[in-house]
Amino acid sequence: MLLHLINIYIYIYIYIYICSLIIIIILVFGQIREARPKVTLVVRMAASVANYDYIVDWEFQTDGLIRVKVGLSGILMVKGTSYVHMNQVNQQENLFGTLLSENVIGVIHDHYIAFYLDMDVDGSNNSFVKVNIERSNNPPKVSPRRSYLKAVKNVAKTERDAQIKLKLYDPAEFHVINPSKETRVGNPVGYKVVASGTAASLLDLDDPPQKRGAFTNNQIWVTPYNQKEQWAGGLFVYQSQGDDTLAVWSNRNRPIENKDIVLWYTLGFHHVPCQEDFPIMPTVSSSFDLKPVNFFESNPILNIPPNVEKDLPICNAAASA
Ligand SMILES: *[C@@H]1O[C@H](CO)[C@@H](O)[C@H](O)[C@H]1NC(C)=O
Ligand SMILES: [Cu+2]
Repeated sequence: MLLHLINIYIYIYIYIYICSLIIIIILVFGQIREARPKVTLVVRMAASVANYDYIVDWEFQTDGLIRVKVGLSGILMVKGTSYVHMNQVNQQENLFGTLLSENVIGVIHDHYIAFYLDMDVDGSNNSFVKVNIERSNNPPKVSPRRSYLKAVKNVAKTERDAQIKLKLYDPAEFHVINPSKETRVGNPVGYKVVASGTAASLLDLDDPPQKRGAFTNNQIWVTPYNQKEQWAGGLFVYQSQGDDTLAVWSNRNRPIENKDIVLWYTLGFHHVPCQEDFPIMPTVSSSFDLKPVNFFESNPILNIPPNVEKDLPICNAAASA
């Protein structure tokens, strides 16, 4: 197993370092004998929503990782102005956007994409576990080390326990486990949501657009499965008072432990337009992962037939001398 891992690491290094460096690594670790290719199946969907195009890729990878990517492109949302140059704009005046061209302002806005993830990890009865990464302080003089890291698991009992705002300095992992299915060594099988590249709404909670888009109040929510609760903004969004959104359902605070649960993840973007975004935007991307945690007994990619020696890049020692 260790040998396999070393081989995989060497394979990664090959692409990072120049040829002469690889020779040093081979001298230290021995010969590269085999490696595993990572193969990805991509399922792509594109949605045109008003002036924007959203390209959603679901990537299913051979190590069990599911990566969900969103790419934004399309025609920028703009408003007209009499200004043709920034030297006409008073320093005190806020344009709420950027002058992109003569008479055109690209207005500041946000994008939120809510994912409805009807999780069934090895069966339909699942639990949501917040795994907090915390510091454990060592008593003085016991050891030169002052602090360690520990992972503290908190199983969400009801919906409010699973209303999550992401925080860099209060880190946590978010696991969906099946408490009645265990691995050989006794860990519950699970998948985790790995959040990245996200933005949170700054609007006032009582602002009409925020009431309708109240699913952006948190980045993660977990609800018990209910066929009527499928659209994060409710069934009729326009003109609504926000009385049929994910935030309203979740505040009922129903039990979610060991139940058929739905995890909602919202990926956000703040967009302060710049001239390069006009008239049509280069694609802006972000993603999040669904990653196995103790779902497989070991690295599942090792069950894939290896690449053999002749498939690997060859470094010629004579050529690099
Ligand atoms: C899920 O749990 C419920 C009780 O909350 C139970 O009635 C049901 O049989 C369980 N379903 C499965 C598939 O185990
Ligand atoms: Cu935008």
